[in-house]
Amino acid sequence: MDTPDARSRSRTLRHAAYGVLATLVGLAAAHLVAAVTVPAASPVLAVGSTVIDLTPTPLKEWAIRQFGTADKLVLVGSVTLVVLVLAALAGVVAARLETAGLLLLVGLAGVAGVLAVLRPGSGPLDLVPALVAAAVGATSLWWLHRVDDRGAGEPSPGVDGPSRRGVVLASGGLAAAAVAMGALGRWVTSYRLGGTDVALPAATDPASSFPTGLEERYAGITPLRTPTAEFYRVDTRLTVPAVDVDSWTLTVDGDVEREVTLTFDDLAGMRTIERDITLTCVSNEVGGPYVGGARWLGVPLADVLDRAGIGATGADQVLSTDVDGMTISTPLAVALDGRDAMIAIGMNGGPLPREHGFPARMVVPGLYGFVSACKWISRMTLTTYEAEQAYWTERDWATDAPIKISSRIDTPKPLSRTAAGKVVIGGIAWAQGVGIDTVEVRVDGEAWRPARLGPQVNDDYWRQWYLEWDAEPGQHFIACRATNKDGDVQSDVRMTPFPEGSSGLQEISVSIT
Ligand SMILES: Nc1nc2c(c(=O)[nH]1)N[C@H]1C(S)=C(S)[C@@H](COP(=O)(O)O)O[C@H]1N2
Ligand SMILES: [Mo]
Repeated sequence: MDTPDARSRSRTLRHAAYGVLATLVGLAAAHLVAAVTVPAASPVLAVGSTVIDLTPTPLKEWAIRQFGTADKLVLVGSVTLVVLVLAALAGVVAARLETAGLLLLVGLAGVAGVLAVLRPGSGPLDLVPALVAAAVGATSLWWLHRVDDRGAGEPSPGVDGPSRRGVVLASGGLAAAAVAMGALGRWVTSYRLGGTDVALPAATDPASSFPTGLEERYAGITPLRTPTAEFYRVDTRLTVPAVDVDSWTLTVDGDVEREVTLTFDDLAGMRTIERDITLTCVSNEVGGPYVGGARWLGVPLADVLDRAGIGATGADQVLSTDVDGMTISTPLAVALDGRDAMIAIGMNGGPLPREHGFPARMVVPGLYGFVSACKWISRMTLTTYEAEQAYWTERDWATDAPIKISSRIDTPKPLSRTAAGKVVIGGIAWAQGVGIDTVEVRVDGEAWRPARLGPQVNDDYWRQWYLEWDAEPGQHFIACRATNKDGDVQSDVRMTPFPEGSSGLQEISVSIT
């Protein structure tokens, strides 16, 4: 029957559950309050974002490799798990020493609050969600204890311990409240996000017509233009910033002749260019997915900077700041060397999607995104690398990081099985700024064979390629390499993405049956 040991164990478990439940209610209330104040200050997000910023680069690289774009989900899940374990602990402590347990919960919320106000660009309002989490969490735990105590006094026929009825009702009520607040928070957030449907100007200088890609003829090759919804996304954000385009502005300041602030309409009224440009992330491994080709509409970066006057500036860096204080550096000389650097306001014929920087972002052909492509941009400061360091500069990444020549095999897939006969090997290659001259394929370590190239879009854009191969049964190794129009060959020296981009050749193994 019921030994004192078993009873104490079930009591401990019950109180651990009270701690978890109270914390969930507190988090849901805080999430709702954050939705109407500062979404990023929601406790789990505030802790998660801080973890992202403090994670050492090698671990971050590992996480991106391991989890891909699910890395953020894994992070939020882990933070939640740790919080709930601590919450259970607080519940157990509270069973013996109520005040100590309650203080533990308040302390837990306090940590989230401190981290929220320490985030770049945050204000005192960011503390509010954590205060709400503390108040609601502690009150819920306190109340569950009262209900539990009351139950302990009642006779409970057939059931051991306190009457389950009161406890079940109270817990059910709290759980329902948590779910309701969570759902309401979600709704408020999506309501507040509003639309991104802005009127875009017709390009003053439109892109040339876009050719038909190889993907029509050879299944498996990356489409010549990446559909917006499939464009890779890489940023440090756990939530996508909701920017109100009517109050949004872009300021140019620092070492300029006069500080200027432009509205979206100011920008849209300037001379615009439309260009097909391939963006690449420095975290992309050779053969990896963080590369995409799109048609961008924007105002030439030089025109925007000229508004502020940069005549005899001593600056060597454009330090871009996004609406939440995240910073990205770009070498000033690169930005002004005549390439199609722009403040983009359109992507693939529509406004920028929120994930890709609505309402405006920088795009600089030939530079990895982390030193150029600032999304949700709100400020450009002309300064020096010596005076101010951007987010990734502080984390020891390179400051001048041109995209390395690279190529990728899209088809056949690594480790796939294909029937013997004519097999199309195909993929993409890029050498932004110079353009692709040749792509070669090597099977089983034999001589390099030239692949056929797809249509040329421009030198800032990737090039599709394919080779028809008479595949014989067996295990085969396929490698590819690209050469740019200056004759520079893709390096076969293996390098990690940190600190200035990966290099090496992709070699896959396939079996032909
Ligand atoms: N504000 C902001 N802009 C950012 C980032 C970021 O974390 N925050 N990430 C950069 C990186 S590393 C890359 S590769 C590109 C990716 O742009 P995309 O997500 O539109 O593909 O955005 C860049 N712009
Ligand atoms: Mo990146």
